[in-house]
Amino acid sequence: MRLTHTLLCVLTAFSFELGAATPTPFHGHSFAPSPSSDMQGKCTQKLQRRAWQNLSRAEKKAYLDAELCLMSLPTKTGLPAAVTRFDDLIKAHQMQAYWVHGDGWFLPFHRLLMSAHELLLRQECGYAGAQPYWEETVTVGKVSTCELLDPVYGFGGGGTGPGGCISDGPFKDYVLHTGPGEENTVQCIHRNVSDTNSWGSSQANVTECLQKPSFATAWPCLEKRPHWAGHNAIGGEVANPISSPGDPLFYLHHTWLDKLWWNWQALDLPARLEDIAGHTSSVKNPALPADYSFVNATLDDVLDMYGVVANATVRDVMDIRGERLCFEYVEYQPPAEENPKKTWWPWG
Ligand SMILES: [Cu+2]
Repeated sequence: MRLTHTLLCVLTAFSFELGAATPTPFHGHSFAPSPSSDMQGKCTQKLQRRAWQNLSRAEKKAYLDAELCLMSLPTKTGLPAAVTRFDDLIKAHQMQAYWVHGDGWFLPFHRLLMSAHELLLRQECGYAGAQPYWEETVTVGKVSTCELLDPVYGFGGGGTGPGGCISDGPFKDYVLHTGPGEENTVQCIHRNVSDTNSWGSSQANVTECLQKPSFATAWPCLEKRPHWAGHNAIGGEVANPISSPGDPLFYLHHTWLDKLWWNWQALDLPARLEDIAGHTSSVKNPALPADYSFVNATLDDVLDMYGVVANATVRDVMDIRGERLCFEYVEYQPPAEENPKKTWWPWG
């Protein structure tokens, strides 16, 4: 059973008040295997997810063009207010925001959503690359001038138009029919860039989260600091916890967060490929029995994609080298001038 949340307050970021439901188990859509999996579904050739800052101009252009393509294709889900294929992904996030944030499903669901976005770019828009990530540790304190906001080889600037609308870049004319929050209104993609808000993505904060001993402690650390920082450094629509996928930068940010989760998992794979904790909802739904609102998340829980792509279980997305997901993260490489060759002087 699905509950609608049309009357919920949307302006208090991450302070959810209502609503939780067990996701519907299956939408009836057949799963199209990743192009990089073989006929048996084994992960044979992993997509290489690289930092946006390490992509060539041609690679950046190819990604931006594919996103524009997704924005030009019509919706296939017919979800309320969805007009384009890009909107379909927003809806899958917006319609269940109350049970995929602040709980055990947060990291698994967003991993699946990043993969869905990557799959649509590749299968429906001819994109040959992988989903890139925004290496945020190196843009701390200087997001407003970073190359992600480049008007030609980036996502446009920080909302200098009326109402904070982005006024340059490839996405300046995109008309959202979703947001803010649970509303579905016609609006521009708007931003409110803050260098100050990016501090939660510092290497020190990341390192602290990676040192946590369990999913139960690592996930809240990642969600509260680096996750919050990226959303609020860009600001505007992407800072809205419910309708945030309305800004294409959402995918660069959450892919970086997913990389951090994988970096943490990779420190002890035998244990951490099965380590899940937290509830299935961050809110209490008064219409349901109390024990139904706050059940523990398990590996068998079904993550609902609302028909955008096939559903997956939490277990399906725990390993990025499995049958459902098939990619790897390439670590960020600093430019040569930021990483000068050390000269070894014999006198020290
Ligand atoms: Cu989210």
